[in-house]
Amino acid sequence: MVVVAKPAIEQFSVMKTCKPTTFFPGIPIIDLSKPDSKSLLVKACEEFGFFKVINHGVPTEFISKLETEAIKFFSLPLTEKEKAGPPDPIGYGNKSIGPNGDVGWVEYLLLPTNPEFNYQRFVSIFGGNPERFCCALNDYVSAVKKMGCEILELLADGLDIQPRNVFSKLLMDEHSDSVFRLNHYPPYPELQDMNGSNLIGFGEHTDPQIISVLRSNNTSGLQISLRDGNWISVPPDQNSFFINVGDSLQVMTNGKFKSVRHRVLANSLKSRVSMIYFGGPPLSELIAPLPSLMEGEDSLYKEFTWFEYKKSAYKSRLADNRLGLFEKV
Ligand code: GA4
Repeated sequence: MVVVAKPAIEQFSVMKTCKPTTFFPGIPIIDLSKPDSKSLLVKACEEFGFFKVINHGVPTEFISKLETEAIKFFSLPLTEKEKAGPPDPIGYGNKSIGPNGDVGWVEYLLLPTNPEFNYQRFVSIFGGNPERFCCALNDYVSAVKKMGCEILELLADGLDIQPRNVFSKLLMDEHSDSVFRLNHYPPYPELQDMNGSNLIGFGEHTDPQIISVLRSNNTSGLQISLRDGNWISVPPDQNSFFINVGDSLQVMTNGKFKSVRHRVLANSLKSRVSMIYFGGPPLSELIAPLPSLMEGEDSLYKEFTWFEYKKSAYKSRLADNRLGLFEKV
């Protein structure tokens, strides 16, 4: 008999929550088909740095195909999945997040978003035929990127800035440094006997990029931090997308939009599968407040390129305030 050792739970962050998790009803829901969406989008980015979008135009078929491929991948034996690792930063990772000692109850695949990417390292995993996975990935990424760009253009309109592609052109650029992430949070049944304790799936952090587009299955776990520091649980919705403002958009709007701190808690009974597109600028792009948004204000940030920010991010721990290093004192 082969006994597979379960890692000691002490390795992971267990949190005692005083309140039972209740879902927060106040998350902005933006209907992209409505003409008033641009002002609601601006308000949501100012108040929460987070919102949900409906009538998003991403075909359901693209979502379910990629989800099926993701589940197929995560169901493979660990030794097979590890052939696609370690995440350096692209590749398969298991429980360890980033290069600086962060851990979580999660396994994941980090992938580039350019369709020309060479999937050679994944070939053996997909029985020598990675085409199905790649097609599903490319269809999905193109559709969420399009939707992300539409949101960024509506935001530019809502802020009265021109041209309306000031943000979206960075994602559309052929050198855009965007990434894609598939996460699998396995259930942790022992949590049921740990009265009120929670296990961290993915620790609190903000996303460094411009915008993140997240879709998950119907399993709860995502929490966001409100301006007052309180954590609230986001009701899952597999038919909608959740959008995070990233640190770069916070800087480009000189702090008008706030990047949202978020985290994921493991579920005791159900697997959570999420797929996230992180829309980033080209490495050489200067990240600085747009002059038209400053109106005589000074920039709150020192000037830096996305390359410099990313380099600094990879030296940080997940929960660090990465923008702190770039704030003017
Ligand atoms: C957070 C957002 C994205 O998932 C990510 C993460 C990256 C990683 O997992 O490799 C980082 C993290 C994220 C921020 C700080 C660094 C880098 C782990 C970490 C400790 C892919 C990204 O771009 O930044």
